[in-house]
Amino acid sequence: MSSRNQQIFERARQLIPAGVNSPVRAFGSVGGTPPTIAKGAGARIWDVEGKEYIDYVGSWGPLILGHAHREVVQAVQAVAERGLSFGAPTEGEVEMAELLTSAVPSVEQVRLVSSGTEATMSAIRLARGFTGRSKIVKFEGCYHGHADALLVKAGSGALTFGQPSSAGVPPEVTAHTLVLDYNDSGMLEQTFSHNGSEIAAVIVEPIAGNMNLVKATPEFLQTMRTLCTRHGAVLIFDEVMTGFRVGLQGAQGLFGITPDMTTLGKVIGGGMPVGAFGGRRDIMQKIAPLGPVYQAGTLSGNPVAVAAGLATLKLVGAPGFFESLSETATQLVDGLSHIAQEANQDFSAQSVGGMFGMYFRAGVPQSFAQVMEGDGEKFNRFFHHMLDAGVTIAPSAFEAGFVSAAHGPDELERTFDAAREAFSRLQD
Ligand code: HOZ
Repeated sequence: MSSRNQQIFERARQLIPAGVNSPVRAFGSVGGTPPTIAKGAGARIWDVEGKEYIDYVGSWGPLILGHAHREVVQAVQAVAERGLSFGAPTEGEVEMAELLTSAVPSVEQVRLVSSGTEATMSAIRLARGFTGRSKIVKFEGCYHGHADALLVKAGSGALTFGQPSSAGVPPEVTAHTLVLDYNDSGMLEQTFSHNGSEIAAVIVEPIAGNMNLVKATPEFLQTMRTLCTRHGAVLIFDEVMTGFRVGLQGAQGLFGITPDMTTLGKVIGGGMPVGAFGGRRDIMQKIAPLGPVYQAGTLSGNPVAVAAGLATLKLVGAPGFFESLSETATQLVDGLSHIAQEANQDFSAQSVGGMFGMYFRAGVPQSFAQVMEGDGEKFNRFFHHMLDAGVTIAPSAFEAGFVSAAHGPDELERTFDAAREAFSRLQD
């Protein structure tokens, strides 16, 4: 007799490719059946069989306040009562723009879209239109959504399933995409010395979260800033994941390095579909209808989605919010590292703000190559032990993890109990 989770997933697989609407959710690399989620509250979610889990996926980052936060849900309900979409200006969008421009150092003007993919795709087009150049630079293992030009040696699901460059993208489209090694300043310098006058933009995750978590070195980002300025290229920080997640000013605030453009998503929608791209006023003024670079969207700035984002950002901006969130994430990674050490496992972990990485290798990785040295088989077994014990982490060794403000001592204790058991079983 199959379980209800299996029955629903089987129904899904008949009609939806691999049974999912986004690849990593299919459990393709870890194996097994993904639980079908029925509800969430705070740090916990429940599947359709009533099994409870402590959740470290948090919808892949947006749910920084936890699931179904009361004030966010109430804000959504109140706005929804007055209409779901108008395709016309609303005051919430202006409030969101005021909030983003005052919080994020690089953002003088901003436009809202409905996903991170749309944000990065639009930022690249704008950078090309602004500079009149075609080449873009990205880094192996960084994932910037699934726009054609950016699906080259990408991270996230593309990496998880061993297809970091996608079929269906004509070579002509990616011919202008130069892919370099993350944290390799020398390679970047060489590329600029050969192609500097043709490079429209450099796009980077300043803290990569789609090849597990890898921090850029300050020197790497500073080199990037200097070279872009010297050669007139647009520096784009993809902060879809790190924006309002590692700190109130994003990774750019932590590093003290200001890009020309920033892309945002996830937390700024509080669990609803919102993305944004913004930056220097002179660049943003090239967007239609002011300028020649076209970009549009029927649901862009959707009032219900914006209400969820605004309610979330107001709470995230409260004094002490990030100190407390960071403390929870630090306790989590320290606790896990300690338990792994007791079990003699090659394991390391680190966190930045409310984001963390776990690696089945000794020492935190600083490059894509080092991430690839992790023991994938051990990760898969650890993942399933934790899931059985009621703890969800991303079903891939190439994704970052997330804590929320709803994770507290209780959740951490239960996680440590599960991890003690999981690490000890890895010894078998
Ligand atoms: N690519 C995202 C994670 N880095 C989304 C995964 C999903 O929603 O399934």
